Amino acid sequence: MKEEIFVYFIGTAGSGKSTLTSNFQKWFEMRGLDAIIVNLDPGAENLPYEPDVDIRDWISLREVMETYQLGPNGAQIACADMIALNTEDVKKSIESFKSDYIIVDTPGQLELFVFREAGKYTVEFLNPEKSVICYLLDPSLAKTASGFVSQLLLSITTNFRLNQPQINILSKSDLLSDEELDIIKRWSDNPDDLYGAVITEEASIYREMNEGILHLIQDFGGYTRLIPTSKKEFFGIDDIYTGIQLQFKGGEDLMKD
Ligand SMILES: Nc1nc2c(ncn2[C@@H]2O[C@H](COP(=O)(O)OP(=O)(O)O)[C@@H](O)[C@H]2O)c(=O)[nH]1
Ligand SMILES: [Mg+2]
Repeated sequence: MKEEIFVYFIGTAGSGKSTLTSNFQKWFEMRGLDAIIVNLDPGAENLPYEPDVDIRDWISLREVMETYQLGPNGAQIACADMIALNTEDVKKSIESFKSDYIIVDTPGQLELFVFREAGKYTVEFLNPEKSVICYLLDPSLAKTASGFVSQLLLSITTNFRLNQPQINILSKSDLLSDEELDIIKRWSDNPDDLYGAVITEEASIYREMNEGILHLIQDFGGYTRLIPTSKKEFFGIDDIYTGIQLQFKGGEDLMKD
């Protein structure tokens, strides 16, 4: 049976979305499974994969810059909003593939998709029932306790905005030493360790704010397991797949066929 699970890769610029999108599809192909890639980044250049459905077929960043006399930032925002005008065509194109998994690569800058209405609208329009957000935490921004907390807050904000099942991924984990990876894992497993690290790093006048933020993270599921991944040898991709299957317990596991 056709499952039609939509998997969105979302994260800050350079967090590894496009690379993971590409490797996720390759991982599927290696197992004889079927997955298509949808590129929703109108400003994408040099993608590491060949998209099956490409928003650039409908929206061109260059054209928008020229037509409306906008600089690159203004044009990125205009293009992000224009995605919503093309969702009908994008959906039809996706449906024509009759694929089980639809892997969606999102615009470079997270705020273009998460904070603007078009992103939320697009997720709900394409498939409100079976969508999962894979949120990528960039390890280079998560080495300090306050950096890690800020990344978790962005992940929670994404969850709050898009209101879909979400999996937290620690991407590019090969860039971390074993020691750094251990510290991040400890922070993600143990709120007291993280609190201690934040207090040590930050001036104590922020104590109340720190406590409030850490409670928020604890209460709203920021401590869900982090899945470390890397572009090297498809590291962690089987864990992402398992995580997605767990989100949709009713859905059959394609691997069991
Ligand atoms: N070392 C390492 N580099 C990575 C990994 N994934 C992506 N990169 C690099 O990080 C940069 C940004 O990756 P990209 O996928 O374009 O990020 P995006 O902006 O989130 O789509 C590129 O130079 C990638 O080659 C990884 O797992 N390990
Ligand atoms: Mg990208």
